[in-house]
Amino acid sequence: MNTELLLFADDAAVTPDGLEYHQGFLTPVEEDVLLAQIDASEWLTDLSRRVLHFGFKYDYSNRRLDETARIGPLPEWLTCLARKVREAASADMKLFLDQQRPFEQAIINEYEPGQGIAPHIDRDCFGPVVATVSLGSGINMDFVQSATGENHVERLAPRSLLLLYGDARIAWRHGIAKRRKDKWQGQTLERKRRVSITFRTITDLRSAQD
Ligand SMILES: O=C(O)CCC(=O)C(=O)O
Repeated sequence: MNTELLLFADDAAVTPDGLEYHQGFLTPVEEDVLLAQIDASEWLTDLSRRVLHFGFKYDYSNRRLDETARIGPLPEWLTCLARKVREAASADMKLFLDQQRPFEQAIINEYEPGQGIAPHIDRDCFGPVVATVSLGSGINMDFVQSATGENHVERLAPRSLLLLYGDARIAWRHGIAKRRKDKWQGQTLERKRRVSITFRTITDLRSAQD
């Protein structure tokens, strides 16, 4: 079997509707400033990867948010970044963004090589548009359509922005495999440390109950 052909076939698979990707969203200097800001914060270590929560603290064991989860407004540096996300969005995506409150929660994930995040759909306590900024290493994000099992791989470059809305947000699971290397367009790419910033709005604190 020709694995090169298989790899290209995978890359060329259908892109989920509502997935918007912006390469070069940040400059290297902006990336360095953000990483310095993040690394000056106190990481939480209760998961297998380190995380930071701003705005609201998400409870991974109950997978819910209630009033007790409120930390406070996003700090200025994240508010500025959230504003930049809106400016970079396409006209269509801006329409969806304008129908929801400005982003009010951010979760920062750190992935050392070999770490990942299980395939999931963000819960409906979160608003319709979810935005992720990538810092540090590039990484493959895997998408699987829940109804059909169809796959899509999105290569997230450092300094890129990913926006998920509609089907991409609710009909496809997304995750990052726990491995040290990714295959992309016929190449094997070593992972380094990656840090992601994911912005969300909260739709209804009570609807987070399962
Ligand atoms: O790190 C990423 O790019 C994705 C993060 C994510 O899916 C999440 O926090 O739910």
